[in-house]
Amino acid sequence: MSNKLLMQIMTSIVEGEPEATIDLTRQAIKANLEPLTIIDDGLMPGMDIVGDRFQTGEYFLPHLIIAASGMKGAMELLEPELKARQQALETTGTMVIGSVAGDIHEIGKSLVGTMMSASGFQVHDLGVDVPVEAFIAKIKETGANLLGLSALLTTTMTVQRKIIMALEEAGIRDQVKVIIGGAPISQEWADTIGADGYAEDAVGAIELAKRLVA
Ligand code: B12
Repeated sequence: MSNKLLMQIMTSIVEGEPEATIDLTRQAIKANLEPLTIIDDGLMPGMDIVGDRFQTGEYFLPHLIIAASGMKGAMELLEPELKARQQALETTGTMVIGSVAGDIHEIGKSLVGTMMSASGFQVHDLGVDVPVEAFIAKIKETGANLLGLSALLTTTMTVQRKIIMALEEAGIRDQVKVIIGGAPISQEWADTIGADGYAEDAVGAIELAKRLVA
């Protein structure tokens, strides 16, 4: 991370200064830094440090909340930039995405949704803490061919399995490719629950989705 602004963005997240995070992000956009670079080399490393400190007991919930508000504010500035960089492509498919029931982590899910929409998918983002039935209903309503399930907690990742089972029960499992993600998720978990794929980040999600629906 050579750029000074990126370093400052990371530090502002770690030190819990959301206004500085937003202001520095604005400066980074003006300095023509790529939006994805700002996310991957500024904001995300900051969030990872905050997460680690929370795990070791050095930080508490308010630290997570403040860091997240900085990242969310920054993402509001970055989303239009991300979209502007990917010219309107032919619609690749229709995606339903959400954070599973019990999970209110929204930043990564929203980033994946934004990137997918910037790459030509028509995206229906159901938000966070989405009941299993709401996913099923939206897929039926929209005829979506791709489903993205985000889970950031070891306690909510099992809901991804429930949703795949519900797709089978509803007789629409063959209609959609299911991709999953979130901090505790792995390819191994995707294989275990019969998901069609796993991606570690938003860029990986696009590659995976395009390959699956091609
Ligand atoms: C911010 C944050 C919060 C915020 C969320 C605010 C918001 N509006 O989203 C708040 C404060 C609400 C929160 C609450 C909690 N949190 Co929290 N949180 C985090 C933190 C620090 C960052 C998450 C984040 O936004 N990262 C940035 C985004 C961009 O990254 P991402 O979410 O990982 O998404 C990327 C990939 O995972 C992937 N991806 C994500 N979704 C999808 C979906 C698909 C389909 C695909 C393909 C890819 C994909 O692509 C994304 C983009 O690159 C993480 C630590 C961490 N490093 O992850 C802990 C963390 C996830 N939280 C944790 C915990 C324990 C909690 C709480 C239980 C705390 C508590 N005691 O109450 C609650 C649970 C609330 C709930 N019911 O959901 C733990 C989870 C531990 C575990 N293994 O279960 C973590 C790992 C922290 C830790 N190290 O202990 N949290």
